[in-house]
Amino acid sequence: MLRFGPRATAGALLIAGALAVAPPAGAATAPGQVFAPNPVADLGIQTLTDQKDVDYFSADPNLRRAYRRVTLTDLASPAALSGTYVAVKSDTGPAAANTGAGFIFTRDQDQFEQVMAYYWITQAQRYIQSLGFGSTLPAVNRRQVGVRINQFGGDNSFFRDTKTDITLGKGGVDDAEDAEVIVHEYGHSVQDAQVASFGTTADSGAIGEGFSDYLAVTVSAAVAPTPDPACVADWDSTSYTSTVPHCLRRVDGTKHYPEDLRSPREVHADGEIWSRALWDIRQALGARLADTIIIRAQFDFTADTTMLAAASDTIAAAGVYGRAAQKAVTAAFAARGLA
Ligand SMILES: [Ca+2]
Ligand SMILES: [Ca+2]
Ligand SMILES: [Ca+2]
Ligand SMILES: [Zn+2]
Repeated sequence: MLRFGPRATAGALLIAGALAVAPPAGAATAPGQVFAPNPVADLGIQTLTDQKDVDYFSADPNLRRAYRRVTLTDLASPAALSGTYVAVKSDTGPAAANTGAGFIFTRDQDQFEQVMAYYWITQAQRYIQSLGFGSTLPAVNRRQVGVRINQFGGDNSFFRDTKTDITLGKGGVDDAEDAEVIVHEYGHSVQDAQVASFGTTADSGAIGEGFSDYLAVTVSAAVAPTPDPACVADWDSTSYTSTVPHCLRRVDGTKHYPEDLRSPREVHADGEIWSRALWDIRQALGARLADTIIIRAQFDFTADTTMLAAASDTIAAAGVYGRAAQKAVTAAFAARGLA
């Protein structure tokens, strides 16, 4: 069942969505420097490696282009990385402070990852709002999320629903040097905000991973398009993949339900079934309508939903946007064995 708004039309939502991002009164801005989404995808150089976090980019006129100047928005004040949607609580290195010229750091400085986390989570939330969530549709995760950049042994990042914050690790390439790792973790935060404690089973966990990969791709493509958008975490994955292109995972794989489920079940691997369905919806309907349907449907998921039930909920949500949209969403799930 849809939880809200059966009378909304696609046209009305899209028009309203284009006007939806209005920063709260008093929100400050400051210049920042980031990767967008990451140097491998941005520069199209698959041979880049971490080199122990050294800044070998700045001295190279070609690699230097990976540092992008942006405006950090929604800050509580221009002095620190705390704002409407993110509060950076770094456990590694000094907290980033505005140098006077803004938050301009390079990858060898711990503050660079803090700026990345602030910028990309804010961009992800603004993208979601641009679809109408928080104006014509209920808000989705429109709150301040805490982010920790943490020096611990493993190469991993995670979202803790009990603390409603995100931790980004520093194994291999620092996780927060890749926007798609940051937005993947934010994807878990989004789903937890929509359905408390989402992802308690093998199927729902796989949906969580598949959606988070998909959100990383669609936000990355909206903010900083690259030639191979289906590749997730092109830069972070240079630390642990040998095949080219380097991708943590892709959202355009061919896995089919149920025979391609991993045995024993593994949420990230099985999530590739779900992310491919979402990718196909995007290919058929365009990013903005697809993402509106995909995110809207998640309000109807239960914490322990199955892929079949969640596909059914998403097909129902698409019905609000007309028969053609519903047909495309049905086809995307049918191609995966989920409808
Ligand atoms: Ca770094
Ligand atoms: Ca890493
Ligand atoms: Ca990518
Ligand atoms: Zn995940």
